[in-house]
Amino acid sequence: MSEIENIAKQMVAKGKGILAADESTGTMTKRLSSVHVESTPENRLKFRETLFSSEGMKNYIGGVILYDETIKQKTSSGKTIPELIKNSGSIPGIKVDSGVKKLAGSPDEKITEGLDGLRERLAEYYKLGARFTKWRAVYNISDKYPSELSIKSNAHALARYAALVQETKMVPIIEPEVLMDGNHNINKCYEVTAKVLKECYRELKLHNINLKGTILKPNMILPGKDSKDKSKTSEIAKMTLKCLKEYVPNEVPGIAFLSGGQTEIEATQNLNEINKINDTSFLISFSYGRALQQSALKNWSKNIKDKTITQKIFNHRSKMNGLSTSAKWTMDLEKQISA
Ligand code: 5MM
Repeated sequence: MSEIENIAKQMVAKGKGILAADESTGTMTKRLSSVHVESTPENRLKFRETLFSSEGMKNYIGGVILYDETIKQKTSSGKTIPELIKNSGSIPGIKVDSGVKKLAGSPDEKITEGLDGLRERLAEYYKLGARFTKWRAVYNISDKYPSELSIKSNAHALARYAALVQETKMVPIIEPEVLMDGNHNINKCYEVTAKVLKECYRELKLHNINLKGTILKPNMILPGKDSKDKSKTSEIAKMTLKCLKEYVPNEVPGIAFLSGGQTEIEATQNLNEINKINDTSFLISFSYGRALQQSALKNWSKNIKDKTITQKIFNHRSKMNGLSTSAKWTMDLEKQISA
């Protein structure tokens, strides 16, 4: 097995998932302002260091996605952040896209940028300790969107990114996110996600990507946030798995979902339900941002000097999601442990 194939498997090994702590400074500022904490490099580091030094990292977190600022920061004891992550048995990764911009030709939609100078940036991140990377494309659902242009241009960018990453001997996480915004039903989400995945894998093949050395980070198949469709978790799981079986090639070792605005419990419960019926060879796991950090952040803001309770909350969330990768999570366990 090649080095990248091995890394990809470790990132989503049974019982483990990925912590997406790659919020750009703009997003992190929004998150911190929502809990009335000033967004300074020191405060951003303090919160992240609190999570990365938690016990839960050892058993439940196979990889951490960092942002450019964080991968270059040092802990209070002088360790680099990648060292801190490695010491807890997890793999450091890095977000390498430079964010979304208006898509020229269809300005209501978005294209992800960051290909210019990427080869050089990747070499630098590798030296800093990163062994995997992430690039996120976003698609909106409405009557006319996503357009063919958005589906094709984002898939092309994802494939060019993945080729450069594998050239540098790192694992690319491919993140095509169909947003939950809107009042569409679950069937519409299925239909759009299917088109998006199909095009992504067509482009990845064209660019000679070794799929065994990649991880897919997709959305689950869900009704829109403002939809009247209240599909049950069993329906969500069935449709999500069906879509993955149909459009994701078997060589892909792991699928780590994004949470996309689901509550912490919804994200855990849906993942658990998907794993209950998982009859594929895919390791199906999580790569959550908000669904792993929300409660921890809320608590941390009350006393940023006291790590204990924040870490306890983060450990619990990580454990619950870890359990759901083997379909071992229950609502009782959720309550018992948090009590
Ligand atoms: C952590 O947030 C990432 C995006 O940050 P920017 O928008 O600031 O670039 C995002 O890509 C994240 O990794 C995924 O969307 C998963 O996070 P959620 O919160 O959806 O699980």
